[in-house]
Amino acid sequence: MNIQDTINTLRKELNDHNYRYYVLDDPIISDAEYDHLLRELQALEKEHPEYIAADSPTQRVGAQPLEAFGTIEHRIPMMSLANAMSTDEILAFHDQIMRRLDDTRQIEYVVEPKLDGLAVELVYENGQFVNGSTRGDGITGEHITQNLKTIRGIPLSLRTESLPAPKLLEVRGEVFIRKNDFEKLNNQREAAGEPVFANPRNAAAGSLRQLDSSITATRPLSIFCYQAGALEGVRFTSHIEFLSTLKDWGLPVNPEIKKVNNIEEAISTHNELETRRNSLPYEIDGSVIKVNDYALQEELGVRSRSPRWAIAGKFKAQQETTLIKDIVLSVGRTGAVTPVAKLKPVHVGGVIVSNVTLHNQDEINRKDIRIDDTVLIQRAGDVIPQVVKVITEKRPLNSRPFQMTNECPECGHEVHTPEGEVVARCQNLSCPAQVKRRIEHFVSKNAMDIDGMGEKLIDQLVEKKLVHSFDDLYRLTADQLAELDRMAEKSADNVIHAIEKSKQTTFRRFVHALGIRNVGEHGAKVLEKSFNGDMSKFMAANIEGLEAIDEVGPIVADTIVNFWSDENNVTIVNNCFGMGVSLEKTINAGEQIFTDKIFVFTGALESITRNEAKEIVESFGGRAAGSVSSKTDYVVAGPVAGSKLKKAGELGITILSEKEFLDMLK
Ligand code: D41
Repeated sequence: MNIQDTINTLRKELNDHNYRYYVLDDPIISDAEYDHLLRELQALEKEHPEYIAADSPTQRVGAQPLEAFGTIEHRIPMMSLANAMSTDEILAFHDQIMRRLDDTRQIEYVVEPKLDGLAVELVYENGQFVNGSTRGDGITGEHITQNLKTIRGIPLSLRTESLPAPKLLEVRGEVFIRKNDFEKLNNQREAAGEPVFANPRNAAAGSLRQLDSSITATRPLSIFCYQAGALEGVRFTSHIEFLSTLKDWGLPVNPEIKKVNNIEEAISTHNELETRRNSLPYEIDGSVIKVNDYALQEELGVRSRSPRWAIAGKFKAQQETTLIKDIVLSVGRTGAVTPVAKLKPVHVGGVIVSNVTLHNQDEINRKDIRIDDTVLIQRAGDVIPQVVKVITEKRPLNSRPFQMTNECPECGHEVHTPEGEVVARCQNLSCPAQVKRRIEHFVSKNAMDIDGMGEKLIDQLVEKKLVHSFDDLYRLTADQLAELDRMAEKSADNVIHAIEKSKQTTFRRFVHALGIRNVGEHGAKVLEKSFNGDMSKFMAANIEGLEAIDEVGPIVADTIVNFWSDENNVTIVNNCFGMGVSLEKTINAGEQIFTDKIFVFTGALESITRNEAKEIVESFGGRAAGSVSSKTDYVVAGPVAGSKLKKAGELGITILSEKEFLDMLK
């Protein structure tokens, strides 16, 4: 093959890959492979400049920067679109069409997503891209040919496999940036210390308006075509036929565009697009509904600025501005204290928004949100409303930065934000906002394990003010319980019995039950070992002492010290001990008779529960596993043991009865 043929083949290959990528959305090579082919072509053209052609994929960049854009007058004005703000207005649009046509046939429509980008016009003469322009005011626009050439989705020459190129094709479309491309672009800019774009539309507009097309070439611009301007040498009978021909010519057309049979289907397609809006890869702000039949379009004609045969169905706004009347604190069940802005109520994305969370003080500082500020609120789909930004131009003169107070809005105790965290928390054990959750945790299986204390019972105890914090549990009487809903005398006795039984516990269970932030079940075990089960030492520990413990970091240490700095917490814990809670002495290191031994329990156990058996093993330094393997040291088998026992036999593992196991502890 001679050089010229090689160059032509490479060009065709590159153009075909572009077509597959941008029009068919079905690429068969990676971006890197594409770049490789492009560089190969560049090298050949450099050696043989005589073979460079205007429509070569290498010619998308390289023009000199312009002094200014030239202007052009559009051969056919680029009209604007009338808006429909509701289903009723879409129906009114249809009714008007029906009246004008005095025709009773069904009218087909084409429904297109309304891209939020910039309208442009591309001109192809005999299949070659000759120039392109912005919409401008619809009558005159600016020549941005060089910039448009950098957009890889725009073919430099039309494909002519299925039909020849017309003498003249003016095609209109929207240039836009996809959401993920936008995010990448802004990340790059942030990393390079450049200002970020507010939204994809601004980024697309700024990129198209560059006088230096080599800058435009670095921006991830996309295009979808949707309308004909002047045409010569080709005729279409319907809009959908036109769009499908555009694809054949290699021009990108939005695959979401749909032809429907009547206005009802158009409305349901519009509604469906609205629900899918946030999951589409680009931003849209509505749909455009167009009469499909070109003869009918002709008959309907145009008003001064917009055609009668098309309408933009607007989606509900997802952003609105409103006023922050106040900022209040609210405390959740976990003690997190959150600032909440009280808004002048406003319709956003189909609902009325009157409160919006500001998350934490850091977020307030970052956005500099103040009382009496006018703010831009956003609610996208199911997403919770958020403040996008403050409109600082509308800020009153006397305004001051907002600072959260240190007091829990519910109980007045001091809230605390651990070093390195952003969320302030109330750690008061009797904070009313948290008490139900705290009690639920306190009585749970792996904490104090109080049987029969369900959520419903806890709700009643708290609502009837019998329990304000968990020391109150040990003050309850059977008579008090028996008066509650759905509490027979027997079950009241059972609960009292379970409460009584829970008093015999361990350091690790009790500390876990306290629900100190960042100290879970494992943390409690670590502390138990380190304080040798001595609660008073733990309560008096300082930051340095705590941080010296392996597995205790600065945040946990800080949280613990803050927890015990609340007198009320100390009192509640001491009350528990005063009413008979007692912690079993933990086993000393010397008695770790099961160090690194792995136990498996199978079948029914009689005098202890599975969980107790597990605790025993762990307290002597061993581990309890769920299944038998070659690593298992002992299998403890109860009466109806099954496959695990069989497997243990096969592997030759020591098998113990429950009694033999308990005897080992003596
Ligand atoms: O997606 C769009 N933004 C879009 C804009 C679209 N799909 N179709 C459109 N159709 C028209 C008519 C019917 C007037 C030819 C449009 C626009 N106009 C348009 N874009 C900017 C102003 C008007």
